Parts: sequence; structure tokens; C-alpha cells
Amino acid sequence: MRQTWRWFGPVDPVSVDDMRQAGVQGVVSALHHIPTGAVWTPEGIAARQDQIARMRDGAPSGLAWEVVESLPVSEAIKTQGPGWRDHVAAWTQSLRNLHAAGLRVVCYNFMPVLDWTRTDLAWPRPTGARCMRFDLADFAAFDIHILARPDAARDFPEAVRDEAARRFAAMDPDRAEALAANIVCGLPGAADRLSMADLRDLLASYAPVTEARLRANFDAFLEQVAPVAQDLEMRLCCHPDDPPFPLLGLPRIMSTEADYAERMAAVDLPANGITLCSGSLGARHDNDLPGMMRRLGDRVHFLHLRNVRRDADTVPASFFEDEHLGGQTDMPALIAAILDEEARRAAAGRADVQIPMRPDHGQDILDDIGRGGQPGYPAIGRLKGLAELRGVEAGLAHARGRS
Ligand code: DNO
Ligand code: MN
Repeated sequence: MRQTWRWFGPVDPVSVDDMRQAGVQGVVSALHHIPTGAVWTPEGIAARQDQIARMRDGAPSGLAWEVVESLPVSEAIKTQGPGWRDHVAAWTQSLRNLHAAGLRVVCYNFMPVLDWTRTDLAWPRPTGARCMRFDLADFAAFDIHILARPDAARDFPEAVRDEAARRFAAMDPDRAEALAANIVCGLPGAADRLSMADLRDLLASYAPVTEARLRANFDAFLEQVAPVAQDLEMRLCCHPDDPPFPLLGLPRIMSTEADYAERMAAVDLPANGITLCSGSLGARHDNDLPGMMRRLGDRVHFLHLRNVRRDADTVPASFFEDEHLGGQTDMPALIAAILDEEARRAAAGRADVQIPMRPDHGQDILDDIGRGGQPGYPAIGRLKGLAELRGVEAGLAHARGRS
């Protein structure tokens, strides 16, 4: 695996110098300031490359921008709303500009409206660490009572609805506000701007978009962009739904192995690939991560390794972000499957033998606590995760005589 690290640009409290000390090999980044639907210009891309190439004192960092995460797909593309073709053209132009700058791997997602969704961003663990959590009853309290979405009640089992009603009745206004802010936080850049009215409008724009329609719209997008990426020898990789079940009445279509197998077959090109995020997919008890890696590994162009612990084996379920080796995904088994895939690629003489991997999210521990920054992206918690993952890889490689 190629050890990479997500960097949010100069606003990120974890610096390029910090990444060097973490011993990472490559950087994952995006031009977060460019509005969705607009072209990433060669100048904008070059500026981010320069920022990554230099340390605080101007000395070369030895690091390069290797993976794009994310090149956002607009709601217009997902709904085939007005202007969607222009947005696809802009997305394709961004691909060409990234290619010209030497970038080859591009992660994106196809989740309607919300990206990742959590109810708590700093949930206390018994150790004193903090982590992110998705609590189904809190989410139901938001959906049914705060957002007051008309059809919300029918999306939750009776016991969850009852618990949500109890919690909402006991909720003080500060917690209600924080809960809403945490939930919309997954909309990149929108955390402090999105009102409940905006959210209702966005949801309304999805009224005609059934699951089948969203799949068809996704295929239409892939049919346009995957051949371009293929010609450019680039690799697109779709991040799974996080969490991998429908929320707010919106369809979610990249949640299971079958979802991936279908979309990979629909546009059957190596460039049409997968970001295997073990934390997102692991929030469903019926997703077998090592098995998915073995069966879909050929198309896995990017890895997000993290772990979750679910409260129950139901879909949907509450869960929290556990330590990288601590949750319910068998991480050594997953890494063994990854190493097998890399060995297969090496035997086949493929150029992309080492799959870029980043420790996805970390708990806030030690000096991370209260430091701020992007939720889930603390320095020490991620470094601990990376160190553990490295250890597993080195141990397995040694046992196979490949250390
Ligand atoms: C969660 C994170 C996501 C991811 C985007 C990629 O698992 O990795 O926020 O960055 O969904 O498009
Ligand atoms: Mn992820």
C-alpha cells in the first residue's frame, strides 16, 4: 500500500511539516474553495501542488499531491437538473487539467445532498478520547421533530421513533441546534450556511429522483467521464455512501457489494473504479470487507482504512468510529486481501501495483482534543491509525517473506 494522508490545504491545522514527521509517502487533497460545478484551473492545481511541495521554511518536502479527494459531483448531475451537461463538461475539463499536472487518481462520491453524516462529532470514549458517532435515535429526532420532514416517521422502526420522541422532548435548544449543525456538517463548506429551509428545498429537488433514477443518472455520468479517464490513463474511484443506508428519504446507491458490482459492470472500464472505505461500508453488518476486496479488488484504486463499531446488527444501525484495529472490521484480514491483490497486480505486470491508502479519520486523543480543524482529521489520532496499519502490513509482509 502507498501510505497517503489527507490535507485540506493551508487552512488545515495539520501542516505539511507534520505530514513529513508522520512519514507519509503521498498527499491526498482537493481544491475545496472552488464551487461545485466549476472547472479546476491549471493555476489552481499548480498552487496546491506548490503548497504541498514545500515545508514551512521553504525547503522541499519531498511530498507530492497524488490523489484527488474529492472532485465533487454537483446535485444537478445527480438529479439531471438544469445545467447538468455543463457540469459534466466542467468535471471532464478538471480531469484533463489534473492529468496535465501529473495527477492520475480521482476520488468522488455520488451521495445526494449530504456527504458523510454523524450526530456527534466529539463523542466521549471511556478512555477520554473523542470520536464521531451516528446515533439512529438522535438522527430520527432530527428528521422527525426538528426538520419535521413529512414522511420521516415511516423510515424508522417503532422503537427508534419512540426513543426519538422521548429524547426530543427532553432536548434543550442548544443540543437541538448542535445536533442539526452536526448533521449538516457533512455538506462540505455548508456547515454554517445551510438553514433548515435550504435543506428542505434541496430535499424537494430530489422528489422525482427514485433509487432507479439515481442509478440511471449515475450511469449516464459514468458513460461520459469514464472513457475520458480511461483514455488519459486516469483512475476514478467512487467513495461509498456514509453511512451506507438511505437518510432523509434520499436514495443511496453505493452502499453494498452488489451496488458496486452493478455500477462497475454498467461501465466496464478499469478507469471506473472504487474507493474502498472500510469505515463507511463497515457500518452495515452485511458488508464483508475482506471479501469485497477479494472480489472487487481489481477496480479498487484507493483505500480508506478505518473501523466502526455498531450498536446492533441491523440496517440502519447506530455506530461510532472505533480505533483503526478496534472496530468490527477484521483489519488484518482486509489488509491480507489488499496485499494479495497487489501481488496479483505485480504478477500481471501492472503499473498500479501499490494502491494508495490513507488512514481515514482518527479519534481525537492527547493534544488533538480541543485543537479544532476538520472533524475526523486530527494529527495524532490519524498518525496512531497509520502506525497501526503499517504494523499490520509489515507483519503480514514479513510472514510472507516479502518484508
Ligand atoms: C468518509 C470520508 C468522506 C470522503 C468523501 C469522498 O469516510 O472519507 O468524507 O472524503 O465522501 O468523496
Ligand atoms: Mn472514507
